[in-house]
Amino acid sequence: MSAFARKNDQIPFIFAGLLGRGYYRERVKVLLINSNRERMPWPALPVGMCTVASGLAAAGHEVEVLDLMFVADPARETLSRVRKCDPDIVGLSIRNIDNCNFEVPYFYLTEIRDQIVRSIRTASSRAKIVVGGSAVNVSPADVFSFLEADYALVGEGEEAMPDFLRALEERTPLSRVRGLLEPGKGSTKALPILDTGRLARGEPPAGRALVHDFAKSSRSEAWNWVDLKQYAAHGSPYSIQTKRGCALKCSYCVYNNIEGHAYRLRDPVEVVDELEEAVKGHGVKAVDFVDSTFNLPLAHARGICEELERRPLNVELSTMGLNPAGVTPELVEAMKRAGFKSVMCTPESASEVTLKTLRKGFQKHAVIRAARALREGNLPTYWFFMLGAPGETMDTVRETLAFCEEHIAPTDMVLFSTGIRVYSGTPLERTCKDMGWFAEDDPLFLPSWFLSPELDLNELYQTLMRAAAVHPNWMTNAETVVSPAMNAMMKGAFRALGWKGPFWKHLPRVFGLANRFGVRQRGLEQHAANLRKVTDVRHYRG
Ligand code: B12
Ligand code: SF4
Repeated sequence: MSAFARKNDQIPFIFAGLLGRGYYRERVKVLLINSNRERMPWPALPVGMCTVASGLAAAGHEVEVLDLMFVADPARETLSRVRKCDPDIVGLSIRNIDNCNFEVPYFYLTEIRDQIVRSIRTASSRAKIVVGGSAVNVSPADVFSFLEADYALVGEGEEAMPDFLRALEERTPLSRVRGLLEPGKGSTKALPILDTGRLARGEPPAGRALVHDFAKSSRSEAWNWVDLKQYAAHGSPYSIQTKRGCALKCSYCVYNNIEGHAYRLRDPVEVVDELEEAVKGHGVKAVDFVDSTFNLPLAHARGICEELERRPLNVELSTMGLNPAGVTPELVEAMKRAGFKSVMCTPESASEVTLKTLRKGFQKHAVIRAARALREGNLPTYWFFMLGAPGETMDTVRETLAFCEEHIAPTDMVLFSTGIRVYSGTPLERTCKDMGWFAEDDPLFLPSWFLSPELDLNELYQTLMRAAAVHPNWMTNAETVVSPAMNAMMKGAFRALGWKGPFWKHLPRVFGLANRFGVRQRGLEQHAANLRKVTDVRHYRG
């Protein structure tokens, strides 16, 4: 058993079953596997899988965890671990379907199926495979069938997984387990996706799984299951959610399908308690808040900041998903007092027209206000923009670039990505299909893209290349894809130079040098040449 396996043997399981139910329950042994091996921008701590592991342990199950993030040969490692553990159930956690990068696309599921799923089958003819994680939640039926698993659990797994095991042990109908998909049993008619008002086929007949009381069952206890120090050595912060859900309805966004519209908030005291345990008990030095939007609702974000200020932790705090609609000078000040050293902000556009078609729910003046607040508050920011939404033209693109020129400090990073990833169950899917952009039954889990027909891909990329040449802090999405060796070398060099914080903070300096010696232009030219060969934007898979 690895150092990161845990056994709950306080109450003998069979005995508990005999007592509680009056008949024998077989003991189900579970192996959870983290299949994610993506190291950009850094290896994401598998908090989802760890939360499921903690949920299973709390329910009295014997759980082991195999984290494939840093292993050299995932197929071999899976094979030997499944043989050794001999589990009844393998819970495979799948985070990313693809890298959401039109310029340098990568699809992860083939490798997961061929190397991991097939190794499990080779190692054990009796272990059943259940898949879960954000990839499954994005496109349940398609991802399930592509991976050739036995079951999928759609939604939040920390309570659904114990429910599923109980149903197996007690031989009660699996169709009643929330979130469960069995082969060929996904809904044939469109069913609701959580509380989003959205409908999709292939949903679990009993609906998606949600935890009963998120406020109370949200701790991942990741230190019990994975090697936090190894993650930290690769630049990964400790991840934590302060809430689930997002009430906004951006047209392309699939976060709602994963977390729902309704906010489920954690008590700030409980959030800081968890962080205190991570910092004081497990040596955590950097923390990332991984809410869909950290700063909405604003009052809750303020509450988190106040509690952090009251109980200083002396760690680097950051967050992705700062929504411009809620960025005020007061919030920036509160975040700084709380210990935030950097943030990621996601306006996606600074054009009035495009903000509207993306249904961002805020206007350009909110983006300007956010930029001023962050710049004047001197909070280093990584900005994200997506180019190519419905109605986007070169004029609206130039409007966004002009905003960046005027309002974003040259020391802050800006990422421009071309094309919008289209997901099933989103309003953008409907818009696209109504335009005839995809066939009605197109399986959108395979990387599928929208690019405004009013844009020419090459002209767009040439514009970004020219802009990058004079703005070392502006980056195209193609440049975010680097080999694991290059990634390690770059981060190692930053450490050796004593450059602290998230690696992106140092990119303006690196790109400045690369621009001066013409190295960057050569890389960008290569990406432009690849993009010139694109014949089918919608289904471009590299
Ligand atoms: C925060 C975040 C980031 C941060 C991560 C920061 C960090 N410190 O970890 C940043 C910005 C760096 C990032 C980067 C990327 N991200 Co991101 N990210 C997210 C986000 C918003 C939250 C993820 C999270 O931590 N959730 C909290 C945990 C608790 O939830 P969870 O993992 O889903 O786990 C629950 C369930 O899924 C389930 N579950 C999980 N495992 C298992 C296993 C079993 C057996 C079962 C039954 C259930 C189960 O139960 C868990 C508990 O309820 C999601 C969107 C979202 N709202 O989910 C996108 C998301 C996961 N990212 C996505 C992508 C694509 C990426 C990138 C590839 C983008 C890029 N090109 O850079 C990278 C990859 C990074 C990596 N190394 O893997 C996609 C994945 C879908 C897809 N198209 O493939 C998502 C869904 C966003 C999107 N575009 O739609 N991301
Ligand atoms: S604010 Fe962010 S998480 Fe919420 S719907 Fe819009 S893009 Fe999605």
